[in-house]
Amino acid sequence: RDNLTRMQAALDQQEFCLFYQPKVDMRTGEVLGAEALIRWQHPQEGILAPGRFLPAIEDTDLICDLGRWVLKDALQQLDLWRQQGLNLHVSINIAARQLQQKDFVDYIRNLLMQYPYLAPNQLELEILETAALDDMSHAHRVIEACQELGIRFALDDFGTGYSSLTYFRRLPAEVLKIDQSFVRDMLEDPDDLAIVEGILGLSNAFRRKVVAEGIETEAHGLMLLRLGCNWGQGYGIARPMPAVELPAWIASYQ
Ligand code: G
Ligand code: G
Ligand code: MN
Ligand code: NA
Repeated sequence: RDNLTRMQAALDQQEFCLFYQPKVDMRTGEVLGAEALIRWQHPQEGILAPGRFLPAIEDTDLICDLGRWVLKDALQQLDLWRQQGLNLHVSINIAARQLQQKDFVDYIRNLLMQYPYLAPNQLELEILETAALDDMSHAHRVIEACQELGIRFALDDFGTGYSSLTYFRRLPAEVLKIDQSFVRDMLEDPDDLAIVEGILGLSNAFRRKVVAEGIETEAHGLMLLRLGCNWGQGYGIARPMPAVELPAWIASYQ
């Protein structure tokens, strides 16, 4: 309860900010976009990662308020970059509870209308497979309604849920993000390598796109390229960084 009050105040006082982690085409060196990752600039404790504060509010309406702030701030940032001549794609993590909200699509539609110079396909929403658990048909409708607006969807942490293949089959997401646990260990663990290969085969057969997460070394990147996975994200490419640092990082990468 105290926790909630404190975080509500943090939201009102603008203590949250978004870091951005680049997502690249490892084959061409092109920067495809960036994933927005929330941070809490805590006045006493410094910058806190989401693992420190999101779990406490995941099952409350505050996660939805925070989620709306994230969408708003990310679109505002996208528009700023656009004015600087930088047209990027941004991926945003959507909490399960947000997806279940009745007015989720309306909120996004109204928000997009405030940025007429942004293309809706510059926005990608990352959802956890399990986010759809409670009401798969509702999740399906929300995804389709957003796709009609031009927004794309990614299944985040793919492969870690209990029913990954069911979600994969039933949710029309364009992109799969291979969970970093499989990528991290694939060089030593043949089982994880097999899973990565399996996900790539599956996505090929169903014409979905794939992003590998958690690429920490060049060896990981090279292996993924050999397997035909060109898109990647990870500390070995870039760590999440403040928005102001991204344009210079992009200029130096390309
Ligand atoms: O940023 P990190 O580096 O620590 O992220 C940890 C977890 O927090 C990830 O699972 C990520 O999906 C989640 N996360 C990061 N930013 C957001 C956000 O804006 N909204 C939601 N719901 N989850 C987020
Ligand atoms: O669940 P989601 O994929 O949204 O979470 C992304 C999380 O993974 C963030 O906490 C981000 O900081 C972290 N991350 C991104 N790249 C790497 C990496 O190469 N190694 C590790 N260990 N974590 C990473
Ligand atoms: Mn994510
Ligand atoms: Na993920």
